[in-house]
Amino acid sequence: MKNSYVMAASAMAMLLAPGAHAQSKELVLYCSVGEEWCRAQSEAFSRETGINVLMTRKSSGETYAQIKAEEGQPRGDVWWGGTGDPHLQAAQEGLTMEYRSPMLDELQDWAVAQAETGGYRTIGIYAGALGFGYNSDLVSDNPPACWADLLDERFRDDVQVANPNSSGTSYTMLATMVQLMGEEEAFEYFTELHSNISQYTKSGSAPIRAAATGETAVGIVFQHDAVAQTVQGAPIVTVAPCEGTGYEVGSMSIIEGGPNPESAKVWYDWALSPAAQEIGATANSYQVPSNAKAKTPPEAPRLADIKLIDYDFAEYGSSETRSRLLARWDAEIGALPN
Ligand code: S7P
Repeated sequence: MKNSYVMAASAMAMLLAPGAHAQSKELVLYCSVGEEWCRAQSEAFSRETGINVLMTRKSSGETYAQIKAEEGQPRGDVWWGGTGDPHLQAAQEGLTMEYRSPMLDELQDWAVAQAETGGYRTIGIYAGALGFGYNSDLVSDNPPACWADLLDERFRDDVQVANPNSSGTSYTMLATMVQLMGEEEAFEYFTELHSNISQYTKSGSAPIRAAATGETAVGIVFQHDAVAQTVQGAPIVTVAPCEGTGYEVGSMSIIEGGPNPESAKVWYDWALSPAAQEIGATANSYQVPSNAKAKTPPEAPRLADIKLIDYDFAEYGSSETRSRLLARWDAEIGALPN
């Protein structure tokens, strides 16, 4: 059936039909986008389907770690949102379930490529480029335009980025620098940058919220997260670094062995529909949606205008590479004195 949203609707009808027994009306959602969007998305789904959503919001790396810890006794049904690399790692480790949504043929190539890379145990739901933002009240002269500019000593203790173990945003930065510069040069860059870092936050978007309030001059984040602050009136300027940058394919996966597999599929198909993907922009989230029929918010940074690297999702989303890079970051960067 071409209109696969109808399929999702009929699955919903089955769940809601009087006399339908042993059908669950609950969904345990692990959500890794911003809190506001997690809430808006959960509420819209419950309204439309009658399925009660029990949602918790955690960063991407934290959610991966939780699903891994719950292996064998899964408590969650769907992991929705967050950067694609840890979703791919979960797929490779069999923590998520293979599912081919009838919505697949409505999706952008990059979203389908994510599904193929993950053996259909994950799928792309949005995309966004990495970059940084600065507070223009604090940085008026010679604003930073490149990754290299963030090493300048005028930014001593005035840059924030998240910890790549908890945060998908920060792991995207780690993988991006390795791909841009080579691994040794990337770790030299992070060592130098450390002198300017006031705090490695848990959540990926926290640094730009701190920049918005003037707590730090620069926050390294996804560009759409910087734009979100500007839209809300903060003096934040978004930068697409001059050397080029990486990007995320924000993803969604059904957790293998979760308690409500039917509800999980209803969510999955619904979340790939244009209407569901347009909820993000109403919740101050400006990623590029993966359904080609969904409207891209006008505020979303235009990926075609950004110098993007050819991010190797298979390599940097693999268990081996992600675990190894994070261990090296802990040993060489996380262990540095403040
Ligand atoms: O805020 C939206 C967003 O940037 O958050 C996701 C992110 O992975 C979650 O935050 P962490 O960095 O803390 O994991 C991104 O996928 C998304 O675009």
